Amino acid sequence: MPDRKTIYKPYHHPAGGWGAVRATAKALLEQSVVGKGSRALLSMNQPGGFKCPSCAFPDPTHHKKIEFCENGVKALAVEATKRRVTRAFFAEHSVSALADQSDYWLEEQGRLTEPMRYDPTTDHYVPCSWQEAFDLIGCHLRQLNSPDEAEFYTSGRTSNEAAFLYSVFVRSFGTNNFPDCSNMCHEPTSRGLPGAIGIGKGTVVMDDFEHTEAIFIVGQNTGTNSPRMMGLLAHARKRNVPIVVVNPMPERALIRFTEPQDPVPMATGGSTAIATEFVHIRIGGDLAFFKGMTKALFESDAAGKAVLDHAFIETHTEGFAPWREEIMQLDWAEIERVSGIEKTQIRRAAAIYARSNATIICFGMGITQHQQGARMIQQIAAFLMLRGNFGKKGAGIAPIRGHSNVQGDRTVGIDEKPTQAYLDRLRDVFGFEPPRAHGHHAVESVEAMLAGTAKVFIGMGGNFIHAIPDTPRAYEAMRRLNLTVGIATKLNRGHIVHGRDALILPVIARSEIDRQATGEQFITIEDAMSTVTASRGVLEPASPDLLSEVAIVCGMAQATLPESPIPWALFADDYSLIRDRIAAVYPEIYADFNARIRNKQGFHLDIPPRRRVWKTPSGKARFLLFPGLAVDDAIEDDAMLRLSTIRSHDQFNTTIYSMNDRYRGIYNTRMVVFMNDEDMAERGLEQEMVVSLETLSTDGISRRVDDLVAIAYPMPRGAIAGYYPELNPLLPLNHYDEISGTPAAKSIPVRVIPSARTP
Ligand SMILES: Nc1nc2c(c(=O)[nH]1)N[C@H]1C(S)=C(S)[C@@H](COP(=O)(O)OP(=O)(O)OC[C@H]3O[C@@H](n4cnc5c(=O)[nH]c(N)nc54)[C@H](O)[C@@H]3O)O[C@H]1N2
Ligand SMILES: Nc1nc2c(c(=O)[nH]1)N[C@H]1C(S)=C(S)[C@@H](COP(=O)(O)OP(=O)(O)OC[C@H]3O[C@@H](n4cnc5c(=O)[nH]c(N)nc54)[C@H](O)[C@@H]3O)O[C@H]1N2
Ligand SMILES: [Mo]
Repeated sequence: MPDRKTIYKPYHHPAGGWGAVRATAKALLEQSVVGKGSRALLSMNQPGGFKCPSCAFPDPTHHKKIEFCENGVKALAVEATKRRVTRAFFAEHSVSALADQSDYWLEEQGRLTEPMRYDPTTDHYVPCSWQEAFDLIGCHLRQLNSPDEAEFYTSGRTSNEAAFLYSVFVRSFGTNNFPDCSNMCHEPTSRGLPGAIGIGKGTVVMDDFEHTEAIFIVGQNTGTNSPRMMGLLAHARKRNVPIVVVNPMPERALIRFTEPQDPVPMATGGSTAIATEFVHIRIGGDLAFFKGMTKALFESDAAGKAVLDHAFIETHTEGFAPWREEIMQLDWAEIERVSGIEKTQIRRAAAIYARSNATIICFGMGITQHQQGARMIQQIAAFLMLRGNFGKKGAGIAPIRGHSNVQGDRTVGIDEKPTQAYLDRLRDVFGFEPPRAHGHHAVESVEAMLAGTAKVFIGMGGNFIHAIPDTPRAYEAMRRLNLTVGIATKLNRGHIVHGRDALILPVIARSEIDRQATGEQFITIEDAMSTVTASRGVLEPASPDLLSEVAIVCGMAQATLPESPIPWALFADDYSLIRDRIAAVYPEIYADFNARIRNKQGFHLDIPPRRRVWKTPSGKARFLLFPGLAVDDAIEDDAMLRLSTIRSHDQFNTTIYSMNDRYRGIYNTRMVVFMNDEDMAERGLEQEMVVSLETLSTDGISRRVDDLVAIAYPMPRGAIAGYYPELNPLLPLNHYDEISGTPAAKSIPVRVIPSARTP
């Protein structure tokens, strides 16, 4: 174990293995919940138990006795922690004093225990009753000149039941302002894919991994962010399935991995090489790489080789000819320059694709968080169409979602651009006329706050203020509001940087028992492969004064809309009544919801491309033109580097578990910049020198973060990386994907400034 002063010590072991087992035990020990945590773990991701609150990766179809990963345990441990934030805590610490503490410290204080209201006369949060809290919200919302002056945020841990009711409440109040975490995450998937294949979701299910003949993993750090997928990959490798990894960072688990739940390699020290082809892509070089592979396929096709599925292209698609023409006229030298990958390797990867009769392409934030993320995803879909990789066992597109229910929240109505057809059904089922105009996504909501046209912010989970770009401006935006509400399990920055009035409303967590008037309730979630399953908590709630998210939505609705004919109180008493309404609003996918959810494995929501049905205007899958090779704007500046803001192994989004990032060899700090050694030498930098980063902004605002330690790391030239959320002050609010509004957090143009300080 590196000592307290170590900053960088490369990790040479396979990922997973005993390192993961030790980290698992440590996570439980640190929160003093070994007994309680271990008991709860036996119920995690098991039929009848609760769903892991960490990522959205599905459960396997065949259950093992234990079904969790190192990072799932960390997520559970921080939720099940013994530590509590009580009224005594708030009496002791003023809000100004709390503002001086780190995010890590704030969350480390433990679970919130009762509703609190900000008192400006003393600068302390003071206890208030739930009714007072709801009345304050109702009073503020009713006072607005227009319902569009309120912003209703959702983070992706919220259940289907709570999210659906929240969307009904907010629309009956009168706005479509639904900024949500998806707007910063897989929104390019949700908005880009429909144009290509008619639906904004993945087309793969777990079973496809058993039948696939090639897997591509593009811009996703599987070993850290969806560790339960690693077992599938190791298994595929044992079947000799080639895996192509496309990433500017050689992420440890994608190079070599030991399955911690497999006794044989654990005992023998064995491990599996995961990537058979590691494509060391430049940041934003993916479009050039995919077009290069496509060009290679077209060249083989022209030479008479059977590499394309012409029958599929003919029957199921449109737009092929102009699309092909655009790629054929691209210059190989340009493709190599923009991707940073040599033609020989591009051809090798294309050959792997051409040999495979069933290919899966998985992708994550390395693809979505660019200025043309949505259009890039359309090109991935097009690439898959070339060999008919839709509606075929073992094949398809697999966006690896983030939060455990982020996909479900969108399905049940968290959508700032709802379709008219959905709004009609909502009207018919609930008997009110919903607002028709589009609402704000995440970035637009901050713009509205800054412009003074938004006055209330309600956060259903999450930590919006540190998830969104331009941290100082986000602070300014929040401080201008009349009311901010944080519905949360833990204290975070959003509670400390607040509006004139502010509330902290503590909720029952996923792993906890949810008791209501008609008995214990379960909730449902939809995983990244569109399977809906039930989740039932097993632990006693952290405090008797917590409410469920559903109960809080009903409380807010009753206080805001006293004349509402919607039976809010009944919904809070019995969640199956909510599921009946979900079934009524979404009959095609959710018919008989309450009956079907009794199946322990849950049920799969229909994904038409799996049947080769394309819900596009023409009824065909579409090759969409995206000319050129760039997914981000070119910037004329010789000193420019592209900064990718990423997660460490010891964090869940803005929740930091520790200052270490084991697989990347970082210890005791998160203030680092990973750099190519030649880029460092060019700037006169040596290992562990202190630097500042400054954004090459186009809007005249200066953005800078100091006191970062430069680490020479295997990065491609011109590409650097550092941690989110610490580097969010560098990300301009207006630097986002054109189609979806998702901030381009993986490609921030910056320059590095050496500092005189030593670490
Ligand atoms: N333990 C844990 N699990 C999580 C989360 C967590 O914070 N902790 N967060 C959850 C959430 S909300 C999400 S969205 C997912 C996020 O999971 P990921 O999608 O893995 O997100 P990131 O860690 O941001 O990193 C993405 C990867 O993209 C690579 N990358 C950066 N730029 C580029 C590029 O231009 N091209 C390519 N090809 N690759 C690039 C980076 O090197 C990194 O390996 O994980 C979810 N699961
Ligand atoms: N620069 C940069 N910015 C990014 C990203 C990036 O890669 N780079 N990634 C983006 C992505 S992919 C995402 S998804 C967003 C994440 O944005 P968010 O979803 O807003 O952030 P989280 O950190 O997941 O939220 C953590 C908080 O959720 C609360 N919480 C935890 N569990 C529960 C629960 O069960 N119920 C309720 N009500 N609250 C709960 C806790 O109080 C905790 O403090 O950040 C985005 N921002
Ligand atoms: Mo995410």
